[in-house]
Amino acid sequence: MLAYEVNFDALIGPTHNYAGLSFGNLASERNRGSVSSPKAAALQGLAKMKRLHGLGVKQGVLPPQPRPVFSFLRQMGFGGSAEEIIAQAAANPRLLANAYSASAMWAANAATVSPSADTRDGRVHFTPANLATHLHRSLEPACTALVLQQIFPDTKRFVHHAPLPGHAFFGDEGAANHMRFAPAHGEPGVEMLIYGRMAEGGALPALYPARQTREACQAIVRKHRLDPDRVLLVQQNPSVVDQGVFHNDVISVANEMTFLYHEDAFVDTPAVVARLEQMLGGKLQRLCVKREQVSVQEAVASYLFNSQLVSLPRGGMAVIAPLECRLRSAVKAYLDALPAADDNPVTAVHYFDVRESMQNGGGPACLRLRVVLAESELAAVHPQVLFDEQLYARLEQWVHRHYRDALYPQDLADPALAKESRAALEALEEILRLKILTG
Ligand code: SUG
Repeated sequence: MLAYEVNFDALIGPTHNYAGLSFGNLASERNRGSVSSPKAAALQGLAKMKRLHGLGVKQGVLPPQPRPVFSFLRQMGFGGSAEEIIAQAAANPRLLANAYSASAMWAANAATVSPSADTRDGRVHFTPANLATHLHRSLEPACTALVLQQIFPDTKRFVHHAPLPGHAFFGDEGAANHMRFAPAHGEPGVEMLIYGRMAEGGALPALYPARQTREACQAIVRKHRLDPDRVLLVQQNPSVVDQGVFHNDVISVANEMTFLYHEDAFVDTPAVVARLEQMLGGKLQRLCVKREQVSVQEAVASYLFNSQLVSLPRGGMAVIAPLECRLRSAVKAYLDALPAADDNPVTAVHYFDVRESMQNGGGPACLRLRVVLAESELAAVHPQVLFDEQLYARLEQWVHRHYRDALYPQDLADPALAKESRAALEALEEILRLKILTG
């Protein structure tokens, strides 16, 4: 069946800031308290969508979420008008920063998605991630669910599950810990779900949190009605988590039958790859990066594996890499050699400036949610979120009108920011014809 991978990138929200909220994410910790530029961030994200669209890759847009989350601040005991709530919460800057995080920009963590070719009922299944490990991220799933249901409304074709219970037992980080292997997007595939720990017992990283549990992966396999014989549950290597690999998409990426991964990515990587090869009938194209080529530390610093690997309409694949990969000689040498080698389908490497997001630990692949859709499913998508030059022009204008050039940590206490952010989302509701603001 003919199907497309549509990359839905989240628009980076008007409150994008560096609050150092993600323990275990080295960039987030390092840049805590830095000045951000929401405008530059959003324009970088839009430029990425435009270039991918130009390459012939199907592209969609997800809206930012309303921030601050007033329902959360009320739950914390703050009350009164919006201004009064912010004034009270400003006495507790950590709480306010959690309420203000624009972290929904990392759409790879929005949900896990299984294409209809893999599911028993022949529908596309979505489970919004509970993001239970970090407070600021745990505020995302309700709005994510609301948005996905509007974008994929046809219940004959799309199934929307509730997020898993928001408890550490079921820590779920969505598509960042999910990969799919298939000869072509529309063919039945093998889905690999990657966890960092078991809910109870088992190996754990020593320093940093392992965010996803095996139990969460198992629940998703059941809910999405996947064939257990075509599913692989794999544990991340705890020692790479301790080096800053907080999601699988920081250490491996797959597209169709091509698998780019670091040799230290998993617990017993050779066994994982051998099992995968067997399930795929020996057709896997392995791009294994050795320690001697690129160390885990360099992989984390450059975000090599957070590149998008996309199929091009005229054949071949492109690597959509962050600019930072060009600055590290070992990583650059690896990528320079890739299109020339004849053992893989990569025909081009494109570099992207997404520095505002990178400084919070989010590269090109973090910014997008992949949704494989058959032609009839694509035709059933809420059309206003599908990217084209016209939408780009409107969104660029919208960013210039509503976004600040610079955001200082103390600006979160400025009630004008909340007003501006709400006005921006009201205008976006019109452009995308989506309901984003509730209450
Ligand atoms: O969850 N950073 C995000 C980055 C997510 C990257 N996504 C993928 N790898 N798919 C996180 O750690 C930082 C926010 C702050 O510190 O202000 C943050 O949430």
